[in-house]
Amino acid sequence: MKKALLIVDVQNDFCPGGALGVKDGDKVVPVINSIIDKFDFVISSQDWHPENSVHFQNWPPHCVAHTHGADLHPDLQKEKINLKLLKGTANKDDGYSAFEATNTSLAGFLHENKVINLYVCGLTTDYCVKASALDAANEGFHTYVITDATKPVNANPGDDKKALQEMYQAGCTLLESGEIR
Ligand code: VGL
Ligand code: ZN
Repeated sequence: MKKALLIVDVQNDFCPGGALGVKDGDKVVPVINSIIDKFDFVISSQDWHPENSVHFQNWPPHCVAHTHGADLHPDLQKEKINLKLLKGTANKDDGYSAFEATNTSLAGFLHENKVINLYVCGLTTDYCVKASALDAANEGFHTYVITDATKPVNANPGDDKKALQEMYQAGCTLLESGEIR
């Protein structure tokens, strides 16, 4: 039973000082680095928006393709990443889920490599982590959400709790990084 780590959108723009910086967004980086060697495969996703995305009607412009803001956080152990996904690349939709990546198929990669267990972490709990974990569970993967390795936008207080509840109800297992063997 192969297992993979999906690191969602740990990008400069979602970290403090970024265009859509979330509180303590950068704090997930050491947690992720501490578990990164425990997986058969490590996959990252990046929000990779065109400048004229309709997504920017709902959000301040962020993670525009090929900008510094769209780069992965500098302290993330990028050399451990086996597959890099780009998503939100169309100008007509949000593309919250890593399963909507357009450069390659996440589901295809996981099936080809016989990955059953998918561990999801990163930014943000209430948007792209949630969307990715829900898609994973619906695709039939055993889906784990690493609760101390994700941070929310929390546009409304409690959005993170709601998101975790939604993932749990969809069949995801919630666990902490220290519980991963
Ligand atoms: C995200 C808001 C807008 C995320 C992306 O990565 O969770 N959130 N775009
Ligand atoms: Zn976005």
